[in-house]
Amino acid sequence: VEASIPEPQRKAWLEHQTHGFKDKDGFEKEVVRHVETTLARSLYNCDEQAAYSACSLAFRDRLILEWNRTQQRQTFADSKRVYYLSLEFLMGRALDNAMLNIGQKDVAKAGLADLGFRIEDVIEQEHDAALGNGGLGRLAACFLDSLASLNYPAWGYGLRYRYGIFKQEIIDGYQVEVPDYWLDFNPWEFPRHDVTVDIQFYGHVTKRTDDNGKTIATWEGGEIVKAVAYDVPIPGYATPSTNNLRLWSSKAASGEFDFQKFNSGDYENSVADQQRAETISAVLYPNDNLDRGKELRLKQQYFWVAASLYDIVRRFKKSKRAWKEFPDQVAIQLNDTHPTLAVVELQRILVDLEGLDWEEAWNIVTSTFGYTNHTVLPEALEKWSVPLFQHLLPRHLQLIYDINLFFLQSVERKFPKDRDMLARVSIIEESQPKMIRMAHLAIVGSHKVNGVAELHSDLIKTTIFKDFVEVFGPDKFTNVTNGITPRRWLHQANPRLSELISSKTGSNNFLKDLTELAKIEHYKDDADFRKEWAEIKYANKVRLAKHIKNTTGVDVNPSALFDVQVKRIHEYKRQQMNIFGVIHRYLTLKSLSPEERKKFQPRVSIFGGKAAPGYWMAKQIIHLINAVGAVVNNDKDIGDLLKVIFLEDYNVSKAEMIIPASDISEHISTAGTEASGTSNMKFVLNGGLIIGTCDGANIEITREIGEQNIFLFGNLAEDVEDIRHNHTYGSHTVDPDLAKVFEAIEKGTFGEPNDFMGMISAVRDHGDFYLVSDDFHSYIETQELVDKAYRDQDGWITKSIESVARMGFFSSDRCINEYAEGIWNIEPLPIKEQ
Ligand code: GL7
Repeated sequence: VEASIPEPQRKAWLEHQTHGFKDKDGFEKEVVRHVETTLARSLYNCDEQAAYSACSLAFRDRLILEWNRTQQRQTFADSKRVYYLSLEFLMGRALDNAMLNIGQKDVAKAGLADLGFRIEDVIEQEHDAALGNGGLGRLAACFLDSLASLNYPAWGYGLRYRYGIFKQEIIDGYQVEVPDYWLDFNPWEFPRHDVTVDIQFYGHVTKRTDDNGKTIATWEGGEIVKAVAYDVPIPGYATPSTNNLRLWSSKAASGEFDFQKFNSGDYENSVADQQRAETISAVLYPNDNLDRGKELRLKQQYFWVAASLYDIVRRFKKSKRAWKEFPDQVAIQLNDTHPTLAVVELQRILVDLEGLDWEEAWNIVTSTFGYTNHTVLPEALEKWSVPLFQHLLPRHLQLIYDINLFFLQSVERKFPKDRDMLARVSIIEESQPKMIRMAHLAIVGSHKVNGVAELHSDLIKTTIFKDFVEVFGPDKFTNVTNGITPRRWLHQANPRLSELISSKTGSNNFLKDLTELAKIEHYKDDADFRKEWAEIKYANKVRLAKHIKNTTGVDVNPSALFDVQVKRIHEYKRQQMNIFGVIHRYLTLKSLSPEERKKFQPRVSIFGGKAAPGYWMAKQIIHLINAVGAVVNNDKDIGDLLKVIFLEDYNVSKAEMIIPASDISEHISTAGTEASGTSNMKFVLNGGLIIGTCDGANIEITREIGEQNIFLFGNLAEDVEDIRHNHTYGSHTVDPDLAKVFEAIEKGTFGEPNDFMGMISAVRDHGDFYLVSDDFHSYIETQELVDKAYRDQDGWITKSIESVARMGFFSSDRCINEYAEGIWNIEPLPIKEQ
């Protein structure tokens, strides 16, 4: 709809334009106005929650004005945009981030103080936006921050789940899941009730031949669900650029409910239709690195992808360009295979709706898409059953078969008579039932495929996608090592460290160019600098110790070594090895005399992370951690020498408190299983050292910071296959130290042994797939090296400073620039001084 204000009236508009607050007075005015009008409260009933809401609205007003200008600038420049399609955006809190990125936190702090509030308390009111599971979703959030900060014309597209990842409670040592209803009051989103798309499901396909002999396919019948857009402004750091994250929410197409059914007395069914439609965007699937193949999940994927593509195509069509220019205007990145249907949907739009020839359409499609793979774990690779898929998306299945046919014909030309090759690379797996391999479809439909760390990108080329390297050649496959945003993970999470760095580097510019961190290495022998460095870490540990006391009741000594493993609970991440190591330590301490014990380095072992609700083994691991804590923390012989803490409900805002308080953190996945890891980068950036395996980004972290600054242990990825083979076909004995740990558990030291037998027999009786026993000895030895190194506090601080100074590479800004240049072919939109 053209709704542009005619020229004569524009003057009035320009005169009355608002600009949002400019200074402390202006900020206070806006807060009071929002409390009194938007929230309908007053100074007599303004609690911290109301102050949070009003403060957020004052910032939101500023963001949306910049958002508008950014969109105008991008439209005017007519430049290529990138669209990041991700089923997860693990954003965390927005207020603190907005204040810091806009550079108005000081103003807000003083203004809130005038009005009777402490800024920290106000920030704490915010509910995390937890629309993701773990690393994959948080990576998408870091990318949005970098895209905006670097002034790239970019949009994120996702789903507006009514329920984000569940809230975790620990009751009697067990995980209990509580729904995360987070939308009660969300000041950060703008509903766009005028931006809607009708999405079709089910139905059937009819084909006819037109006058030119061309086959025309039409998808008819079935049901329609409405997608409604909700926009979340994404502020860049120290730039006016404010990008958009568009989240789709599902609604019944007929509005409230079907009046026809209602009038004919079928009230219940009319309501049921509405609820069924709303179910699509109701809940985030809580699995991390696991594919379950549920129909509702496929519905979510198509709903989101179809709405996003409609939006993208609509925007392109406004430019009135020829279709062949589509890839010059549009780059679409597939965050894992979750949005792979976009490949098929764009081909459908171009062929069925716009009447392009197959070839021409397919060239446009493959030039537009890039695909990022985030895992090699077979259980995480998405597959859809053909019958299920056919029922829901009949036309898309036909298109997939055609895409596959043309692809296999091209393979056949290159590898004549190699039937095994054809079967291996086919998009369709000839199983019972047949399955659609989404990774294969994503590779065939994209011009670039990337892994997320060097080792991972090498692994996909030599294992799961080996045949595709032969088919397409090696240039289609590339690496973009993950990164993290230093704005949230240093400036926001660790303000004192950020300030110390800025005092030495001369400005906050290191937050825009993280390689400037190198400058602090000049100060590594400066006594005052080192003292403050250590004090900041200690203060962060005191803060975490208070949180531990408040939430678990356990007193921990902030002078002890804080050993942290926080991430999703997964067998491949090996929290079981960590807790077995803790038990080993406990048994060792118990066997010593009180005198000998005193020589031991006191430690606090801190765990946190959610288990997928259906992941029995992960839940058993959580239970064992808590059971060990209950014994160890109350053992008078042990005291401060060892504490074991499980922190409930690990999420982004808790990470911001936990990570800066860590001395050593654990990144101990079986080599070859963790594609990258990103918390490893966050910990090191905050001055914590890490103990880890030669896996994912740990390897590149080592390259950057130097091997004297990291504690590596365990078997290498290249040896894992042979070791597993030996477990099955050779002799397999459990490491003697680990056997003692099992013995203690089986004796009932930590309660009912049967509760933990799954974990033991996985190692002892079921082939120890994750090599816990093989790596155990080297793990324990390396932990002893950690103790020793920590006792030399001077040496430790040097390692910590050197590490931080060398972390410049791991900024998500570097990472986004690599995508922009190597995959998207887009450039930043320069901001002219205003
Ligand atoms: C993951 C990887 O497991 C993790 O190592 C990586 O850092 C992250 C971002 O690239 O992607 N892959 C995956 O499926 N999930 C991840 O977190 C859920």
